[in-house]
Amino acid sequence: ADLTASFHDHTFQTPLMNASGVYCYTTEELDNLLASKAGTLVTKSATINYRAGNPEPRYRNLALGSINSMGLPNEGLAYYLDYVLKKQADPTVPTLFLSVAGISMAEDLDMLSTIDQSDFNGLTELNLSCPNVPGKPQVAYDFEATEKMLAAAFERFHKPLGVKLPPYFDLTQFDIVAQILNQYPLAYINTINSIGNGLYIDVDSETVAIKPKGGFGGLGGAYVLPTALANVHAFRQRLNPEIAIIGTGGIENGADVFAHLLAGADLVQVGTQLMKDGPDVFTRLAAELADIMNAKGYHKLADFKGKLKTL
Ligand code: RRO
Repeated sequence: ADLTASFHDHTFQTPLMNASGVYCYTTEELDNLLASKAGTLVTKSATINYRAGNPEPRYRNLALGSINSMGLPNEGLAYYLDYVLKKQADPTVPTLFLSVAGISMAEDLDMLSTIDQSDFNGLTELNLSCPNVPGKPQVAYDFEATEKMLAAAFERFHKPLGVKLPPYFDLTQFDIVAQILNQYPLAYINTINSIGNGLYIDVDSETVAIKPKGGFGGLGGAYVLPTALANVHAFRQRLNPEIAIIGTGGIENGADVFAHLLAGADLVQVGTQLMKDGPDVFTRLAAELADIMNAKGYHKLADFKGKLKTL
């Protein structure tokens, strides 16, 4: 089977990539992703300056997924912008994604201006859904703030822009958010970020799993797959066709990739399973996806992408 994925005018060898925050903090990790079967990569969400993030332990693998409250640790925008600018000079490197997550709207706009004025020719992702900065709400749960943010962003930003969204849970939320997003020339949405503020409890020790925020943290992995698929599909049903969708959440195997694509995702991202397995996970996922396609007689992603059946 041919796993080539199209995304606007970009082509990737596979529809697979890392989820921002996982295995994308350092140039070494990013280089390892480029050497893997991932079709492209996204950098760790950046702030203007270096951030140490929350106290450790701040990430735990769990039997059914993961919980994290990293708190936006990152090397600062210049580090990631330097990396993608260097790589875009290499014709063997695919188009890359650069993620930003300011602590305030002003910081987001400042970073978008910096990127706009740079030579970066890849895709920029504005993370509106970090659940883990103590005292800071997830922007995209505040619809008025989201609309203001997008209006201000598109006033100064003239390159392809996507937004990373938190999971929504009510169909009226999808209606409202899609109506806002459809007013702007977004390149794509990425859905979902982790399900914010879950609480894992270890009954033997009677304790939580991570240190920040008294144990509350974003859930990933198998816990979130049905929520992720619902968000991909609900947005595919509501967004302008020009807005692409990256499906993120709960991918453990090739069938999960297939399900995301069937629900309407154009690309998929892997977080928790990448954390568990490292970049070799993409070799397995690509092989498993190809096996499923071959068994079904599908030759290319377009043969089934977005073609979910209802009863
Ligand atoms: O760094 C984090 O704690 C973090 C971020 Br910015 C995010 O968007 N999603 C997440 O689960 N963790």
